[in-house]
Amino acid sequence: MIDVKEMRKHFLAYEAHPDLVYLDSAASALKAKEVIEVMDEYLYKSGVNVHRGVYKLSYDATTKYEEAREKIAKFINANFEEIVFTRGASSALNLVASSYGLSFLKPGDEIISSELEHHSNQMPWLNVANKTGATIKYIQLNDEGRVTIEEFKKVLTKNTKVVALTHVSNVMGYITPIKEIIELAHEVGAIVIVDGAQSVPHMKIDVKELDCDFLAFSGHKMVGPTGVGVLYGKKKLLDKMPPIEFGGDMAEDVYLDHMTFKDTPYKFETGTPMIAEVIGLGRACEFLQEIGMDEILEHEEKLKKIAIEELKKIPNVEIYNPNTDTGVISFNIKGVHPHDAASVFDKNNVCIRAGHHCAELIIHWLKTVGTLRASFYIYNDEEDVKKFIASVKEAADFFSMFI
Ligand code: 7TS
Repeated sequence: MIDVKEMRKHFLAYEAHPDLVYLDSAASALKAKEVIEVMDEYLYKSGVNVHRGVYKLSYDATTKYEEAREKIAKFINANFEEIVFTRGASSALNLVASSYGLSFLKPGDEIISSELEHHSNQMPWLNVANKTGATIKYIQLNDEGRVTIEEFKKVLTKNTKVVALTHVSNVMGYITPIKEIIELAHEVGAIVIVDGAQSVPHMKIDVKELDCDFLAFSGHKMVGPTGVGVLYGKKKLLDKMPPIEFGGDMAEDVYLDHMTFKDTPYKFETGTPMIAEVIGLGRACEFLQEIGMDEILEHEEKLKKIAIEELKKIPNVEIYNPNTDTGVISFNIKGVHPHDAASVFDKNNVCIRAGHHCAELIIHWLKTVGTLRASFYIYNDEEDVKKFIASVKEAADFFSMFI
């Protein structure tokens, strides 16, 4: 069981803001002290570049940077050379689409997407479809707004080449039945890109067991820094993909009329990388592993259950995902724009998100303009839920005068 009082000692944001009720971890998690410490150590005591210096300080920085790759690989049970560092999940997803998608797809090929996708996992594929003449097809969501195997089978054909789906929806909190989808997609020879931005921080992910072809995630949603993310890819696929950025560090040999590149993963990492951030993300993975991914999921499950039960009792509250599988709850005060309602939460230091969450397709599907979204993580407790519910009641009461 997570001891939240102890846990908060690792998150100095609580020291700086004692009244903080932070329920926006689906946007960005708070940063663990341990992560900041390893970044500080590199920045204060070193700060030199990696992969190029012929002096001890640079060798040491390279070792720390590559050790972080090892830790991150271990965290998702990948091999070292299958971890490509990117700026975040968005860049990772764009990398696959721009490299694999634009290089290998052609007219007649099909891409499967869904209305649950974050813009970062739908727009790059829409772009690929527009540029290559491939067709993008969407899985019909069920009445609850979930991707189901039954509906997935209806769009899967022998022409399917790419399936790009989120593992956990950032608006609905649903877990996609991704393992079965991967098995079915592989039967027709398609590859599967899993957007793990909302799953990797919260549950145990084993890429070998899932057998996904690609997995993308961000450091800043898993107590790590902003500006760093990961594209996991099977080596045989990364090997055949062309780089999309050219220049420093990724080149092997350069001539006037031809050039060669380093091997995977380095051919995708152009220029000086985000060294401190990668080192920080390595420590973040250890930090989460020390807590235990099952513990994290269980903790969020407990808080979510209480929150949903309490929300259901408040008149004029519409919950869009009462059966959410994770700590993500989307709701609205009936008749009130989410941005208006958000002001009440802000006044009470309750940080939630309001809007379309960069996932407009599901917002359209819900026939609304946006939602209020609360999301739980390792540093939240039942007291946070109480304060959250009190703010929902206050907002519902206050706006009832106007509707
Ligand atoms: N995919 C999903 C499912 C996400 O939730 C997000 C970010 C991304 C991709 C993109 O990640 P980034 O790190 O590159 O920005 N989602 C959110 C959110 O729900 N609120 O703010 C960012």
